[in-house]
Amino acid sequence: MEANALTANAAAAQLDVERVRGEFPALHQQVHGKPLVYLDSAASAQKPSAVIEAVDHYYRHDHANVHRGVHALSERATNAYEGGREAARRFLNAESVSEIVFVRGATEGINLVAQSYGRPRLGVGDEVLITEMEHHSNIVPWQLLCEQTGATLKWVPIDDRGELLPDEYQRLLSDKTRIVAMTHVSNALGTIVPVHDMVVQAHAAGAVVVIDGAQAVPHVDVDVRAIDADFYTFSGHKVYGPTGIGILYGKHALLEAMPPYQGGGEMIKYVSLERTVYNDLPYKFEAGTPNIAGAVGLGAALQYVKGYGLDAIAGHEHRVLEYARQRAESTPGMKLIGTAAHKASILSFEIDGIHPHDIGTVLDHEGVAVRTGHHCAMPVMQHFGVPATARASLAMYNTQAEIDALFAGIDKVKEWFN
Ligand code: 7TS
Repeated sequence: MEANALTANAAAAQLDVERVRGEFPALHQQVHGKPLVYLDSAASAQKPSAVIEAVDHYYRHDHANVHRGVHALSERATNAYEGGREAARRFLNAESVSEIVFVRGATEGINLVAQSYGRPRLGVGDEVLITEMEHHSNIVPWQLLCEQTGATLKWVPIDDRGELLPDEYQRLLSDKTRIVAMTHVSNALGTIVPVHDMVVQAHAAGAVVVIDGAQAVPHVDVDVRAIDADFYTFSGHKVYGPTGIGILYGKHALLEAMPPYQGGGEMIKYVSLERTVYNDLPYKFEAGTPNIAGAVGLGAALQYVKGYGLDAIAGHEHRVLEYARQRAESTPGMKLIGTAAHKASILSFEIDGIHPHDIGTVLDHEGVAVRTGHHCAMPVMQHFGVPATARASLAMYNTQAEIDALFAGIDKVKEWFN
């Protein structure tokens, strides 16, 4: 099998993983009397002290509502909140903070684009193109949009390694395609999608592209301008930030032309009982009191990740994933689901004759946290003809020794059930 591809910088970069581990308090605990081995970061990553302390400091000293008061605390809260936005702008290399909308997470980012960009524009005869390996949050909003507008949903199939079929993509793109929505990294398979090439093709067909970066931003250096993404969204909690906060990036001209997603305070300039003048970007899309502490924590998380650098993080994770893949291949009865040439973070697997939930339960007793189920990607499970998989997912704090613990746990699973 081809090795997972990496940039030369990532391959060369080193990460001081023991230092990183020291910065994540939750990693240092026992579960069922065994040291915790946390291999479920694709569902949600643990938090470094830098994030916990930023949120703590904000609530202890600076909390007030934002953008409204002239008093000192409100000004500090506003600065802290807008600091999070600037951190996200830098993290994605967006041109302007006006293109950075705070949302609850990737799910809300995608729904916002579907309803605010798609709903007024699409109709019968138009098509939305997704892929077979999307998370449900990048399927259902488009099904809803198609029901509402009469547009048709199409999808690009995957092969048995979990890679998109490029010829099928080219064939499915046409002047009917108005929106292409795709993941950057698959949460069920780990496949890294060549988003830039696919954006170029989509643009040539006249479509706008929405990229679900939920599984990409912790592992891949994302530059929305280099990708030329029209919209890019991610959740804070998977990139070491708090839950309930995420980012929707959108090109200024597109966001400018879209109606608000929700109405309320903050998103207006002027309201009379007859009419409303909406606020400037990005506030037009941020109705109501926002998740201020979340934005503060997300800013701290993005700075934390940038501090180590995506090259060093990706290089380290790649080495651990590669080690895990090799161990899996030499483990009798173990089958990997998702063997794309370019992968990040994810080791989805089955063990002959053993239900994934039983694997997860025995591993938990060994202190090893993995996720079992359909991973909110039921079409992927349908493709591979399985109801569920067990999934170990890596973050910057995982080590080769933890992969050894995973495989020692898998030996226990086999002892139990064989
Ligand atoms: N897109 C992808 C690719 C995801 O993996 C997830 C969550 C989402 C979107 C939704 O993110 P949310 O923060 O808005 O909920 N994925 C997973 C997972 O793999 N296990 O639990 C959640």
